[in-house]
Amino acid sequence: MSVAIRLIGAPTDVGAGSRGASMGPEALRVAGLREALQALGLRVDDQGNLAGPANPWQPPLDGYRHLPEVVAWNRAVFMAVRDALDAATLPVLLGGDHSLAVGSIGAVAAHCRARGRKLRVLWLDAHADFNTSAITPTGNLHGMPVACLCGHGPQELLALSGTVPAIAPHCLRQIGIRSVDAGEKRLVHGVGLDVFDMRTIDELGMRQVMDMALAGLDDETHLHVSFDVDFLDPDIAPGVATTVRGGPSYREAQLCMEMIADTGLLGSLDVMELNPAYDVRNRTAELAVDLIESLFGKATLMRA
Ligand code: B3U
Ligand code: MN
Ligand code: MN
Repeated sequence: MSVAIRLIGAPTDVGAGSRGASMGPEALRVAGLREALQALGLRVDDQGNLAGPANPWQPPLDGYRHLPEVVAWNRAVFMAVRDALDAATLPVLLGGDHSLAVGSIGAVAAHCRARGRKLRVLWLDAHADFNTSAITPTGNLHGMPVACLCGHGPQELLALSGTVPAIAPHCLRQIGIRSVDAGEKRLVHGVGLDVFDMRTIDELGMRQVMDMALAGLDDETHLHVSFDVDFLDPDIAPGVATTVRGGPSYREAQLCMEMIADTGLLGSLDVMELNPAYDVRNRTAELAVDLIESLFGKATLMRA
């Protein structure tokens, strides 16, 4: 008996430097996310969109752009993901910019703490998202969620999960990284983050990288995937505002998703930064749906 999936839309771009990720949830629905998962035999409940403040489109203040708005959206996300986990459903957060992972993963971490479960977070992204107000080149909070989750960030966001830090760096594996700012790089090394950057994927191949990223999981582990769509190569995924050349190909991304599915441990998912304003005929949303199908075991079903 498989767990029911709960889709949670978070239509905002308050943490981003470009407008448009607020349209991400609807683009994923238009691309048939719910129907695709149902076709795999999964139960899916779309709870619709969360509400939050509009994007004021202001410059950064004390190193943060739109901090009160980002906090408000993250509170809504935290409660929705917490409620989904309490209801024994598998939350799928439809972003929305990646700053919302503070609320989402904060709720997952609190859930794991309360139940004595281990947590592993796979961060699929072109960026490390480990900036702070002191080192950010932009002030955009979507470049800071991993730092916040590890205890470096504004008090309002750190407090969300109930414990600071919300997660220990050793729970994290970053995959696909190829754009890290200078100060950010020092911090990432300082906390000892496990980063499988594109060079590592080039040298070892996606298979070995995923074997390493998934090593040490057991039946007590909750696996959370935070999927920033800019993880993918821009040739196949133009629909994000912060494309970086040289990302995983279609086949590499599929293998990544399939190997996660094979663990049978996926407990929650974020699908972030999809930006229909940059997309071509919803192609990137359709690709994201295709990859999410693999993440939920489509290929495994075909093999069985
Ligand atoms: N590191 C840059 C760019 C960036 C990070 N995450 C995204 N963009 N999506 C920054 O603004 O922090
Ligand atoms: Mn990114
Ligand atoms: Mn990101």
